[in-house]
Amino acid sequence: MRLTPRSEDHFSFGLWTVGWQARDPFGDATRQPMDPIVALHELAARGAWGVTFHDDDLIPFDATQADRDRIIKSFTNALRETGLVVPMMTTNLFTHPVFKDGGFTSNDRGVRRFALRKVMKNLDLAAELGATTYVFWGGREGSETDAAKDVRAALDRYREAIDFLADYVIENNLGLRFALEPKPNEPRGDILLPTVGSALAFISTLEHQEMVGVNPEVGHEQMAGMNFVHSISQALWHNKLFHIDLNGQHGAKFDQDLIFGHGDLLSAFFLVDLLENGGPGGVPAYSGPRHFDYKPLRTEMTDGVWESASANMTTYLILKERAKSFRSDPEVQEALRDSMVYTLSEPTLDHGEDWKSFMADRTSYEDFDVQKAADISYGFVRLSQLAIEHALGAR
Ligand SMILES: [Mn+2]
Repeated sequence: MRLTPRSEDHFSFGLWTVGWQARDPFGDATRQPMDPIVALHELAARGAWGVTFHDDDLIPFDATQADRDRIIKSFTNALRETGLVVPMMTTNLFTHPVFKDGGFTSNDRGVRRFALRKVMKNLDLAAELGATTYVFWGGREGSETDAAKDVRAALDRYREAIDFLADYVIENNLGLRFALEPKPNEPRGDILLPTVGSALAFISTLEHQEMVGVNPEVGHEQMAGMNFVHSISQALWHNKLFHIDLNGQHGAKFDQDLIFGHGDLLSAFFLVDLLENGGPGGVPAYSGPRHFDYKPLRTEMTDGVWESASANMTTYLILKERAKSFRSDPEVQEALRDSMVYTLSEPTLDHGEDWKSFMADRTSYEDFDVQKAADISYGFVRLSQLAIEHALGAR
């Protein structure tokens, strides 16, 4: 089993993850700021392939144009030295107080226009750096009181913003696709587009819906009590899994951003199985970056930061190997057949069958042995136990 990450694994990290100083709503920072250039070298040394960032992670909010140019130059040099790529970029529309009621959906029209300009500036930078995905996490797009937000008007403004920015990308040939990142709450009491399902429905109303998909995060979906594997499956079914944020979460509570697999481990196993083996004939169902959006525990100093970065990648590689072992076990294949898992892929109707010929088929109703069908055991316990034994390395 190979546990050493390589660039071909396409592991990427947000600068804000390893760079998190561990400031939380109740406590001060426990770590010193991290120089992004140092982060690049440390990540590359551990086998990462890419880095991602919000504009403000690299360039201070109030930087002058000269500062901005100088920072981008030294960042680009470090990318060249380390061989790291920038597959994705995003905008910080949540930290500065100006965004306290949101960016695209702030009640203040001036803030909405400022937010659009801030994004446009960084769409240009993303394209310059070779990114192909631009993420939108609307952490401040929401409310604490239903008295304060006309949600339908807010969704109109959200759509207006995405449609407008998509036009900008198309007209300037920036070669970017957009990925919306759902989250149910935190920092706002309630955030717009709270789940993958909500985002997919919203996307279907967009002018350039072909260039907009989702960037689901493990913890965000689990905070809403959703099954992440189901959410990712539906995103894949819609051809909308443009990017993914891997981390760990223990159920419905605050956003923990744990190391991948350090929350719901069994869900992580089935997720990796889906991503790596879920395509037609067992090929990967997703070919994009394996992106980690986590926070090194607040209890750890720099050594723990790098240990946690490696832990994300190692855990993924272990689960990838475990999922392969699950799929290649003849007993699992037999159990999958016995449980009729594969027969769900057969259409329910015969080719060309219409309602008249369907009704003429007595075996579907009049002669169907309801009791016999009600009395079968599906064998899901055996399958589930086989999965657990493979996940735990007992097989
Ligand atoms: Mn999170």
